Amino acid sequence: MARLIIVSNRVPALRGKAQLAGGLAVALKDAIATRDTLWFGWSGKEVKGAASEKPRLRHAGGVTFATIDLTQDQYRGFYVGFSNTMLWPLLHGRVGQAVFHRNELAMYNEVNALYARAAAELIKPSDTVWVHDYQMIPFGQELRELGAKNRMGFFLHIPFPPPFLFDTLPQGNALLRSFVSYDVIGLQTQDDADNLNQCFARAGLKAKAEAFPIGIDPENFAQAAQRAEGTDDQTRLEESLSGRALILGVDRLDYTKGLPERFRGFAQLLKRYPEHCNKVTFLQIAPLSRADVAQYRTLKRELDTLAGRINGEFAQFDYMPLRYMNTAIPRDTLAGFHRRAQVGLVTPLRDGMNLVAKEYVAAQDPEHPGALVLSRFAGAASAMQGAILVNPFDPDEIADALDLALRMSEQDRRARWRTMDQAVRASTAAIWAKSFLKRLES
Ligand code: ADQ
Repeated sequence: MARLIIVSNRVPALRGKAQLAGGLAVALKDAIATRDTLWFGWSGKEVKGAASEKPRLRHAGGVTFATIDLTQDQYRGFYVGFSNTMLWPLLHGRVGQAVFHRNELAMYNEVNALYARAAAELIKPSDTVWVHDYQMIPFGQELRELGAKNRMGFFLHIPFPPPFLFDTLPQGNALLRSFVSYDVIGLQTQDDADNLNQCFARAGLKAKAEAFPIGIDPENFAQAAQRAEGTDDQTRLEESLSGRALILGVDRLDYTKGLPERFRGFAQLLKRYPEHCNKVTFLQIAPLSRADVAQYRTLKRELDTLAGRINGEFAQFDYMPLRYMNTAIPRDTLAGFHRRAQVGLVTPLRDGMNLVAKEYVAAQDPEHPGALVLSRFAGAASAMQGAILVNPFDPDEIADALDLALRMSEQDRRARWRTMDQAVRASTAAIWAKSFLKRLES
């Protein structure tokens, strides 16, 4: 079997006994375990002055990691700037939040060329190359220009907007052209693939995007949720709830996740359905993310204010309706919290897939499952027949869905959960990686 080269903006962090942490590492676990793998990316370090282009190698968890450092200017222009202040909002359809600077686009291209030069030193002609996500779109073209003939695939983890929105990106056609270097182009959903294909067609490009929906390892997550029962954290959570129902939200603090609308939705629930007051607690876990991007700092301030206002209005001396925290929680603890929650509340304004929705489903007790309230604009929604789908822009619709979820009979919840569980198990991370690589190598 050909060696696998994974290219992503960052390589995963190591956790404990050389175990790989991070979403992509979990998703690629099976692929990595069965073949010789080299993972190339940024070390996470910013250096002053010039950075060495020679990758540093280290071995862990059966993988060779090759990393380079970036200078502060490269980090700001490539990562904070073009990747996260232009492409991230644009590809999520949030044109109003996107800010374009020519010099940042130039740095984005320059850093992709740098990654390609550094990686080319390590890539053999027989290797299969799999490039990940919006930060690395031009990588393939840069590698081809250095003479690489390898099989090369690209997967975009986030959505792709329709042509009239993509058109707002200055020099967007050059970015589209760089997709053509890949043998396989994967997106999360057929709608996203269709959008990209329309952009290709309009630019007269011969390239084809296909859907490869990503998933989780449901068995592993279900086991973690079961193991959490009786642990100290689970007991503390249980005692703190004093028998109240739990609504749980788990997201990076990101403006695509619809958090202000979600907070307002919860407030509307308490206002319009006062019978739930003192009977339900909403726990939102939202660790800080991309704090060096201005929009993320603004969002944090908005949520701080909103959380204070909602608790000020609806709290009682022995009841705090909204619990909002910015620290991350270990995965196993989180799995247990999902299992305890009567309602999983996942309302991104737009999301490539959204793995939290799948994790909520996997963590449930099959005999007493909770209900999932899910944004219809998450990639995960297309396969989740049993979820209560909402328009995440409408707090009142979120409130109605929460009321429905909290009142739903166990029989209904079981029936809905079974269809969702089947969907989660039919589309796992292992199946995703296998089918993408099969397509790439066939
Ligand atoms: P994200 O935008 O990061 O991923 P998501 O798919 O929900 O969103 O994955 C987040 C992962 O991080 C989940 O596994 C979740 O459990 C974990 N996580 C989130 N908050 C956490 C917390 N507070 N503590 C601990 N863990 C937490 C991008 C795209 C998505 C796409 C994925 C995978 O934006 O649309 O589904 O990549 O392709």
